[in-house]
Amino acid sequence: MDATFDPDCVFCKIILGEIPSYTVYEDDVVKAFLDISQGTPGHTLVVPKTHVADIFAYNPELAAAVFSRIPKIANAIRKSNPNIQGMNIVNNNGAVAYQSVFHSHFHLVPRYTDHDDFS
Ligand code: DGP
Repeated sequence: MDATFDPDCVFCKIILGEIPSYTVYEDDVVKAFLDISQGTPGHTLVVPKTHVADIFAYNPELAAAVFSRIPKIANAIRKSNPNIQGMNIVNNNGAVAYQSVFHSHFHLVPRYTDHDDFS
């Protein structure tokens, strides 16, 4: 899958290795890395490798390719810690919807029974 990059985009810089990140998973379509502000331990962002601003800019093929990776990554995160009992998957689109990085991404936020005092 051919990727396009925005030289001013922080997630494109992470994909290109110009900004360091902790990689959770990577293939030709997506990169998954730890969110810099861990909502809960293991909070991971899944981003398409091609620059796409938000859900409104996806074509069906890219959507299918990106979404198809999420269950595998979610399961890998869950298996990494027996205290993970669930997971929120969040996708913000537009500043009014609290999107702050305009390279589409999915938050995978593990939820814990033993220390789930995060809101
Ligand atoms: P959102 O508000 O949905 O656009 O979430 C953007 C997330 O991106 C936010 O939780 C913090 C994260 N983030 C921003 N800059 C960086 C960065 O340079 N590295 C990493 N790992 N995460 C970042």
